[in-house]
Amino acid sequence: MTTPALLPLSGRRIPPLNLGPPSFPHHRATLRLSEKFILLLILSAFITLCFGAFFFLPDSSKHKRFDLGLEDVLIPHVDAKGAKSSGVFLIHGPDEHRHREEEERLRNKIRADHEKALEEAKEKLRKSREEIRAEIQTEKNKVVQEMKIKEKKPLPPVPIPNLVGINGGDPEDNDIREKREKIKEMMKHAWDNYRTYGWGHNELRPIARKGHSTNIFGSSQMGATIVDALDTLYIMGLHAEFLDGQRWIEDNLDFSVNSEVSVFEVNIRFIGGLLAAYYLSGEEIFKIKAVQLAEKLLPAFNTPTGIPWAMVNLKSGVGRNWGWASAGSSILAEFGTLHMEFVHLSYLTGDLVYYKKVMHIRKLLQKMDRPNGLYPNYLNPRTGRWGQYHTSVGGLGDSFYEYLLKAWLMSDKTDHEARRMYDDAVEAIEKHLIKKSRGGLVFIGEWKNGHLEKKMGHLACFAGGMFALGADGSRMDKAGHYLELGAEIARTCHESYDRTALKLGPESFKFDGAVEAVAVRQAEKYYILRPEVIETYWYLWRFTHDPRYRQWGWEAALAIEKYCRVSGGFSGVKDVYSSIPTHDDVQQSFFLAETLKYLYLLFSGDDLLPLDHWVFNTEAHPLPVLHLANTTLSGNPAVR
Ligand code: DMJ
Repeated sequence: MTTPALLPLSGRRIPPLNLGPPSFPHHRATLRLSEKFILLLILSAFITLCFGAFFFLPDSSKHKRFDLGLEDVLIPHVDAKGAKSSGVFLIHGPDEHRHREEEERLRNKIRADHEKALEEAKEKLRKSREEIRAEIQTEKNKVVQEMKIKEKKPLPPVPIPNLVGINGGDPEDNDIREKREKIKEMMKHAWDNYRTYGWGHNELRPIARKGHSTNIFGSSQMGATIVDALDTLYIMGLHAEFLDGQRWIEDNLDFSVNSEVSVFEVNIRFIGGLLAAYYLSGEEIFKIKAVQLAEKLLPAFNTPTGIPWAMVNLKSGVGRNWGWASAGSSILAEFGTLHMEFVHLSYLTGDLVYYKKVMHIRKLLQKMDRPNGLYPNYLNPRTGRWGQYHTSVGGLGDSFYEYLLKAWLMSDKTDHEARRMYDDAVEAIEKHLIKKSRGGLVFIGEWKNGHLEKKMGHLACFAGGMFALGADGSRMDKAGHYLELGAEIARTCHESYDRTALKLGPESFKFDGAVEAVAVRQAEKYYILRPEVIETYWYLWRFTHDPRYRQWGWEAALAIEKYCRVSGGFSGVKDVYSSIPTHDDVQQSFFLAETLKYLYLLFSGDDLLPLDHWVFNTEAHPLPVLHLANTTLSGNPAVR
């Protein structure tokens, strides 16, 4: 059956447009279209009428302009006597003629515009569906192109800090060199398998040989492993792999996604990873991506107190907190672990917004009462009050303390406020949380509801390195004491590894009567390729050069190789006390970012990333010390 064609005013045939579902009868679509067309004409006539009326009616809108006090700027209406009309629109003599001419000109313009719009509408209706689609696609491509050009626009140049020791560290000793090579081979194995089976996904399932993700990364594939691993690849000299990762980031890493991510995790892994990759390689793209992502995180700070939400939707900017957190609270270790990256963002962009956000958090924390001088892990971002009184140097608290110390180090030791807060916090921790077991092991417990729980998490083992790093510059010259404390924590954490069947540490271990440094509950016996114990060995190695730390690190590397390595990568294990490992089938991104990096550094010379020039963020991404001597960040000439 042929479809009757419409014969519009212009006399040209308009092919019927069928935009309804496929089963929709064709002639009904045509009929709808003609109705639309008539409506369009009526609408156009109505608009013309309105415009006309607008210019013929007494000019009430101009009264509004006087009300705004802008009359002198907009139209200087002066009456015949030269007095200001104070709101009355008076027209006389030659002025009247000029106004009539002006109105006529405007009327003609409106008529011409209207006819042009009508012609364009008719033209559109003449086009086939395919032609319209093609036009839309062309428009879309244009917008994407424009966005890409905008994305590549370089940020204002700033003086790059002195980047010392981004290469090298070759050990003189053969045995050490071989060990270092072995760690590099492990990195290759982890990366290559991710490249083959998980490319672009956040993480890898090395046994199922496919991509993996968790809710911290949201619902989209953001290549977390690529971003997290970049600087490790760089310092190991795996340049082809680094370039491969860089290309993926250039072409695929997009933050305009409808995805709800953890502000903390995305900051430490993505922003930290991108900034470190930028400083090491000098490639502008990493800086640009870091800033794009940071902008997406900013809406998380829109809370009544300025304490950010734990999660934010990258597209809508809507934030919220974890359902499990005490009374809708934000988490100390999350909102307290943004400082390093945000200060660098302000430094690199010249935009103080990032610096202000984190300084606001610090100021707010300073003003608050602290039970026993301890910081509880939960803080409500609506009320600004603490949630449950639970204090921990492990999960939920850990990196907050770490970032106080590192803010001071990163500022070239000029941020005295941060150092003071760190010293106060460590004194309270020592007084209330650090104990010695009957067997002589020093451990860090957790403060819960008014009593000390004699349990230490694997995460808290990082504190051995932190105490050693903070020894220099401590109050009353207690450097020796803090170095010793760091060494004691390292020994305890080593024991937690040594007392298992696999020589890998459990997630959490107890000090209860006869039980020392051993996990009791089944749910705490797993090892997920975490770095904290090896991190502490590395810091202590750098400060003491005691060979035991290299030896302990090597034991851990061998255990990982033996029990966690599978043909498709590396996997965590579910029970470190069982001699036959059951794998959890996850290769965590921090295994490449941290565990393997700290092992590699442990078997490298101290000239690779020296600690007086670099400060490692909590995900082991090295950021250079900013030598802003005798000035605040806002006084920095790099900040405009
Ligand atoms: C890492 O993502 C970071 O080290 C973080 O601070 C806490 N833990 C994991 C690794 O265990």
